[in-house]
Amino acid sequence: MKIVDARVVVTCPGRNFVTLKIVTDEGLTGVGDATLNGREQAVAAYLTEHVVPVLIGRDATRIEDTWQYLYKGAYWRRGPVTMAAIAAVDTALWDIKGKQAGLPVHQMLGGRSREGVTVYGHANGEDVDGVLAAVARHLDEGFRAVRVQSGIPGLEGVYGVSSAAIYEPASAAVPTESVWSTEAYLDHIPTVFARVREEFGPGVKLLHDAHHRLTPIEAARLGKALEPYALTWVEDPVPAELQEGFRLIRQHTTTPIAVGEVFNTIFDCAQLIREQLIDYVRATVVHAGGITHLRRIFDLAALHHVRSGSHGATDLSPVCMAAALQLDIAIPNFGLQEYMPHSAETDAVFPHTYRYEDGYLHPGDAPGLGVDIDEELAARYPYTPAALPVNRLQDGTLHSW
Ligand code: CS2
Ligand code: MG
Repeated sequence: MKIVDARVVVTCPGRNFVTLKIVTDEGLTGVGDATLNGREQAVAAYLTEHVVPVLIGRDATRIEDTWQYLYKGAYWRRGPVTMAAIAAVDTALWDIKGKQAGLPVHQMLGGRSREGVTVYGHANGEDVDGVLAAVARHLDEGFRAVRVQSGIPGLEGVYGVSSAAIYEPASAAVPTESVWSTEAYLDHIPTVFARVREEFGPGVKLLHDAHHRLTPIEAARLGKALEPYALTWVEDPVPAELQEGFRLIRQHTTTPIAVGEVFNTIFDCAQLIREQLIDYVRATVVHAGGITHLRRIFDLAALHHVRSGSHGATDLSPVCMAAALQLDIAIPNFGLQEYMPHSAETDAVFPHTYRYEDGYLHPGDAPGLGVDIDEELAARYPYTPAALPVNRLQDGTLHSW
């Protein structure tokens, strides 16, 4: 079965998405997400200029060989742009493979290991009362796990806090700027979780995202302060380029750690996993080289008591979510799947079979991934430049956002 066409579709139904659609000479098609928030056009160009030309004529059934061809053949390995492009090709080829076999992709990954994929939602509020109301809403909707983000007294525009129905941080062509105080954050967050636990008791899984903003010793302090509230995880406590830096956090606290939404290959997390410096790895299909590579990461994680916790923000398209669920339902060491529902506009551009019910996402049993792109509708939403914010300390020092 030969690849005869590959189209890069950039569309903006409320936010930008990049999708690769591969067409074969047998009429089968497959889709892959290539969205890299704030750098969408870089991936679109990488695909258009350097990938699509070498795909035409290739055997669509050779998923692994194509992965290796695009990874080793580029000479310049790794990186978010390259790996998102490879991910899109890989995901589309798995979609085609499933359609050719007449099977959902999870049936080719070993079949179901669970009845549904447990997801967590985002509860946030400017103040504790707002947080409590948001947590209550999520519990009413059936969520078993809830990420809690709160405003910080004295700070404005804190990460993860928004009254918008769909939270989208990439909101302007030029990065907006926010101001941060680690001291104010470390003082306030434990009081938020004390109130949430007091209100909702021990049953609900609570998570929190520190969004790369602490040093290891600050993260150790936060982890210790949160131990009484038994969080499922604190996410991205520190920037993860220095993997051994997590040893310092581990020495001080039992609060579990989740890291990895910005990882793009297994090499970004191999030491973290081998040394059990983390408890959940959050790498995703779109950013970590597709189903083929993400499965390798999860298999390494399974050897070291590390579970999956894939990223699932709205800047990952329904194509990525559909692919993620194929892995989530099948792997033995599934942990949690992040789930931020997309807008109705986005869902219309990306018709899919996955559905939410009672705290779970269910991938469905359609052959392939169970998702597609409506190219005609997509064309009505032209690309709109949008960059992620930057963050500064109160003295103006540039800090992780
Ligand atoms: C966040 C993301 O969902 C999360 O855990 O870290 O929303 C992240 O801020 C965005 O994906 C960045 O584009
Ligand atoms: Mg995060």
